[in-house]
Amino acid sequence: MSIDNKTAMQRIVMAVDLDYFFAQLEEIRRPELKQRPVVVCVFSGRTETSGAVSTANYVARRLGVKSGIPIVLAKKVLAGHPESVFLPVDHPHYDTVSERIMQILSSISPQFEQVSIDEAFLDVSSTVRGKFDAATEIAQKLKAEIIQEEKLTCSIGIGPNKLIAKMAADHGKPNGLFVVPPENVGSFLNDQPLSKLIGIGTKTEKKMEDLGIKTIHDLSKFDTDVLAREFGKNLGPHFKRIAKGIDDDPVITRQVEQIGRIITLKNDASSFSFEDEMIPLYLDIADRLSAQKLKAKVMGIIVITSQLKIKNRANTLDIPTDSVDIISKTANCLFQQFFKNDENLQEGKIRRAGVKVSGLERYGEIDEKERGKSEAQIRTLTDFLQTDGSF
Ligand code: DCP
Ligand code: CA
Ligand code: CA
Repeated sequence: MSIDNKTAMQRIVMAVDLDYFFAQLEEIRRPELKQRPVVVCVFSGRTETSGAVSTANYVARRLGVKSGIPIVLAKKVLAGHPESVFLPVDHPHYDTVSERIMQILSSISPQFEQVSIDEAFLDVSSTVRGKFDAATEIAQKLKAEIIQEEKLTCSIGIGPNKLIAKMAADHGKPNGLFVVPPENVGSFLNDQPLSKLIGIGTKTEKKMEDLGIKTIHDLSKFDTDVLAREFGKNLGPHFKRIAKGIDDDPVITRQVEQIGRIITLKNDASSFSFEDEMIPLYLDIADRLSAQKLKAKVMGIIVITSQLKIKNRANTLDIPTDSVDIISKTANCLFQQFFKNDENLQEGKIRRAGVKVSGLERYGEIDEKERGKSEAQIRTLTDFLQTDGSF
C-alpha cells in the first residue's frame, strides 16, 4: 500500500464514555445499592445538606435527579423514596479506577486522547485500515474487557470524526455501542434536536431558536453571513460546519510520561519479604510497555509506610527496556537497598509498595528522528514491518 493510499484512508474515531461513572463505581462496591436511587454528592460542608449532586444512577435519574442540582433539591425529589442513598464523592477511588481503564483504552491504539476522568477518544483508522466493521468488533471487545476487569459498563460511539463519535456515544447511552459510518452522518444528525449538537449550549440554542433555527438540519442550511453576524465570524460558520457533521479536530496523542502500579501488601513489611507479591506488577508493567510500543530508561520503586509517608527510589539504565527480567531485577535490587538502610524504617513498616517506570521512548523513535520522517510516515513504516516482518 502506498503512502498516498494511506493518507486517503477513511478516518475512524471511537469515543468511549463510562456510564454514570461515580455512581456506578459506588454500586460496584456495594451491589445491594443497584436497585435503589444512588446520589453521589459534593458536600460543601456548610450545613449537612449544602452542596451539589455530582452524579446519580439511572434509578435516581428516572425520578428526576441530575448532575449539578442542589443536594437539598435531590432530597426533595426523592422524599418518597426512603431507600435512596446519598454518598460523598470518593475521588481517590474514582481516579484509581479511571487510570486502570485509561490503560486498557490506550493499549488499543497509540492515538489516544483522554478528555476527562471517564472519557477518551481513540483514532483507530490505521489499526482497522479504515474499516467500520473491524472498528465495531474492537469496540465490542473493549466493552467486554472493561466489564471483565472492572465490572463497569460504558458507551462507545464510532464515527468519521470526534464530533460524530461523541454524539454516537451519547446516543447509545447507557451501555451502548452506536456506529455512524460517513454515509449515515446526515440522517443521524437530522434526526436529533439542536440541543444534542456538541458545542451548542443552552444560551446559543435559545438565540438560534429566536432566529428560527429549530433543528440541526435547519442550522446546516442557514445563511452563513447571518450566522457570522449573530455569533461572530469564526463561531457562526463553525456552528454551520458542525451541523453538517464536519470536524477535522485531530485526536491528540499526549506522550505518557510514566507507567506505574502500586499494591497494598498482604502484611506490613520491615524487610523485602514481598518479592512474590511484586511479580504480577512487573509482568503488568512489561505488558503495558510493549502494548504501547514503549521502552523505559528509568526504573523506580515507591513505598508507602504505615504512617502514610511516601518514598521513591530510582535507577537509570544505560539502555531503555521493556524486558520483565530487567524490570524485576532492577526493582528487586532497589527494594533490597531500601531495606538495608535503617533510616528508611524509622517511620514505620511498609504498607504499600509499587513500581513505576519513566523516561519512555517509542521504538525506533531515534532512527526515525534521524531520518527526519514525519509521524505519519513512521506509522506507515511500522505498519509495513508488522505485516511483512521486514523492510
Ligand atoms: N461530574 C460532576 N459534576 C457534573 C458532571 C459530572 O461531578 N456536573 C462527575 C460525576 C460523573 C463524572 O464526572 O460521574 C463523569 O461525568 P459525565 O458527564 O460523563 O456523567 P456520568 O458518567 O455520571 O453519566 P453518563 O452516563 O450520562 O455519562
Ligand atoms: Ca460518563
Ligand atoms: Ca464524560
